Amino acid sequence: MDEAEVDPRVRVLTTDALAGATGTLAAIADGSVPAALIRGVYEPAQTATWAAALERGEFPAPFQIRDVPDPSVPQIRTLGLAISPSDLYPGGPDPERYHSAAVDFRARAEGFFEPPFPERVQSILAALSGVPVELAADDEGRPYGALTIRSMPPGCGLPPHCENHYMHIAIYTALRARVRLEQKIGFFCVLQTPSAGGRFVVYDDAYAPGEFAFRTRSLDIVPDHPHVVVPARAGDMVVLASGARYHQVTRVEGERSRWSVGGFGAFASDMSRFYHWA
Ligand SMILES: O=C(O)CCC(=O)C(=O)O
Repeated sequence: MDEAEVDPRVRVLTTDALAGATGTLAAIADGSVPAALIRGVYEPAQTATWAAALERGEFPAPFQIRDVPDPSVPQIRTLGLAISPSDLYPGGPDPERYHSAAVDFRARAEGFFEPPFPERVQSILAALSGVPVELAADDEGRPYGALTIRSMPPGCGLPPHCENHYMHIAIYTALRARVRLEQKIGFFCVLQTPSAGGRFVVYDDAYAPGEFAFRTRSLDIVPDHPHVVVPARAGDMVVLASGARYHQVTRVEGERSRWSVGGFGAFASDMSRFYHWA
């Protein structure tokens, strides 16, 4: 399928026509829609300016390495302390360190994105769900992270995975009691696409406890597994059920890194709100 032609199973929306889109987030959460692609959440000229500043190292926070202890090895790096486990932190972040980093990072990010992140995506998620959208907090009222910025340099990507395999980690304890964690949503805005590769893929394969539908760390699309490719451009937002649906970022090719900013969320147990975190 041509990249300009989006798979009809992907719900494609634009920010000026979200009035009829209220059921989208629930349809993604329950698995009936594999992904939504919201065009033009940020202007490409803005994302180009931000990506250039990020490339120049002008964002006021240190990179966090995630997989290989040698920082000179090309690998996915984040700005902001990610909630998800990685090769270096298989049990996820320490909750004390995580919550204090979350507050510090949000302050550092202030003024970088305009309109700001997460407020910009909160309004989109509210339109896609029809309920209020709030940053999650733990039992002591400590806020979760509001965003992470992710850099995937050439040669890097993400193999097929789904996040419910690690929903038991300690940092999720407070959320488990109050949200539908098994229907966790992932969302991100692309800040810079690579010249080739770095495609976002959502497979039909869904989480089953204790089972792994993919036993590969391949960065290529795995053949024979039905999937959709979500052809997001700079400034577009992607939403998927990242907990239950296997997804992947194919190998970034060419000279340019892939940059994105995003987070996660889930409906409250009674569906009255949507909570988000990063
Ligand atoms: O930020 C992105 O490009 C998506 C990352 C993702 O899907 C993940 O971390 O599982």
